[in-house]
Amino acid sequence: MDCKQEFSIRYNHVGYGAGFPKVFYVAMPMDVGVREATFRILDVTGMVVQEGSLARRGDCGYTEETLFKGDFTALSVPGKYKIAVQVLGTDGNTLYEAESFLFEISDNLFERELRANIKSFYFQRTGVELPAEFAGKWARPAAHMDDNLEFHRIMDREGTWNAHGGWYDAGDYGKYIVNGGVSVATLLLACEMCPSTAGIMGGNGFVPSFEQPCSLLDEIRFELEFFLRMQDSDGGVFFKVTPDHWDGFVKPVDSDVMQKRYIMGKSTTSTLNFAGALAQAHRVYKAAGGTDNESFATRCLAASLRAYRWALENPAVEWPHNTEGSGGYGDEHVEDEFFWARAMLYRELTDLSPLGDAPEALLMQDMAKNPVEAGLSWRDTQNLGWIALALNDDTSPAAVALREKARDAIVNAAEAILSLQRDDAYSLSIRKFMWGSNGEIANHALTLLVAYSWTHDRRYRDAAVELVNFVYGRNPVNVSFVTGSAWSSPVFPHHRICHSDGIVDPIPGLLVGGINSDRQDMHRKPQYPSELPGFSYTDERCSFASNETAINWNAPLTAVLAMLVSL
Ligand code: 9MR
Repeated sequence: MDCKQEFSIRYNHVGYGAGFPKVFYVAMPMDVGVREATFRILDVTGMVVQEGSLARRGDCGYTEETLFKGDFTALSVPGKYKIAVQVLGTDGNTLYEAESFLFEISDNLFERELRANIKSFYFQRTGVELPAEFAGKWARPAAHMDDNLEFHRIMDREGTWNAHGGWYDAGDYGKYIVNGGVSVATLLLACEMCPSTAGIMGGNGFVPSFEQPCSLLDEIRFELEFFLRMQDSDGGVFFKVTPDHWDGFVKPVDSDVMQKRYIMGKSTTSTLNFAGALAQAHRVYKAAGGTDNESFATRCLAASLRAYRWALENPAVEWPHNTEGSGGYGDEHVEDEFFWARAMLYRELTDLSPLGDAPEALLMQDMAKNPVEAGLSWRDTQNLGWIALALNDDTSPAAVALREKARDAIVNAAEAILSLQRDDAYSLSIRKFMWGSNGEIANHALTLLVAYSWTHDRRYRDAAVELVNFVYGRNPVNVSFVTGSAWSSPVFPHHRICHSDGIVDPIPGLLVGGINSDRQDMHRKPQYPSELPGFSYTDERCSFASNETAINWNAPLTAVLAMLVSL
């Protein structure tokens, strides 16, 4: 089926927050002449509760469509609704008449999605049993204990290592510090910025039981305990846990029997990534209060500092160049990771001497070398440094000067995102659909909400919601990209557990990578719906380039939902 050049209603299939803007689009072939286009919003009984006209939004190059825009923001009564659309051609004949499926207007929509996304990290846990009590029909036995791993032969090192725990990275069974680090840091940022969502996030004095799948602080700690195990006695941090060959689509327990796993690394990026994430963990767990959290926070800070020192002495140790059984996460630029780690340590250390004689001058240099990006990524991590400085509450003149500079830069980035969104028919700020475009889109939303947190400029919040709408269905392929979120959600994600567990429904709350015009999986023969770049998505298991799920894509979406719930 070729889904291009057809009429279609593009809307958030889950729904719209009651107090938020409510915008949808109608996509049409580019050359169609339109005399009039109108919409009605119907409630469950079919009664019309609002009507309006569609306004031309613009042409979309990557889909060869023209989009018209409908806005029903005024409707804020919680309930279930449908959009009905009528388009008349220049001759007055009806060109298109259709209704959407039911969607919701609700006060707690974001919270519901947030809970599902947090829970999806629980489902990514390695090395522990997921009992039915918490995992329901997706219960599974413990596998991949990783507590007695040999060093991979490229390391030429005797002995074994305990790298137990942590989350699977994505649809594969690998565990990687670089990607785990940005994911955990993004989630920690949500905890730092949204203490008021304590019921969901963990909050004051919470007790880490590891048995409360809905507490984000619990879940993050599960990954952090694995991080701590990945630190070598000299302070350096191993890069990844990998088998020799990519696993087939088998259960974790079967993969365990079929292949040995090894530990591999260390590198400058993995070590700095660890340093940045664990310094932030210090802040968040210390603030959470309670003896256990405080002593955990102290451990994290000490480990972060040891890692940072190792990186200073080893500033150019490359990532292991081995992708036979796991991803590469190769990154030759370490300046951004240095900035991230330094900025985080700057906020946490009482004695700044490990950062040299002039830490502020160093951070100013870091800022000059690593400009803010529209969003962070596993490769470009400097935004985590910028955000750390922007949210620093230290009142010393030096810290305030850094904060002001960081805030100005982030606000400029937010303005740049807004202007990119204005020029795109789907209100996107990305200019190419890369591998994991949904993660990139969520990361842009995160930048907007960070700027919103102190400016309280509604334009930033509303623009972030426009990006969230894209993720949940208002996109060219009509898919709500989070498993279990809507009628259109992916059913065949490239995810080994989902495929092998014998359960029809995929694990809920997982964000797939989404539209990816590079289509690196063509040799697997996926059936993309059209040649056009904007239709580079297919809900098929083989499509690792568009339909895999990954923790670093889900983390920014989760953080954005937390911010929308609480900011
Ligand atoms: O997200 C990563 C993307 O930016 C890279 O282009 C791609 C190829 O190197 O790898 C992606 O990460 C994958 C990782 O290497 C292994 N686990 C699954 C990740 C998501 O596809």
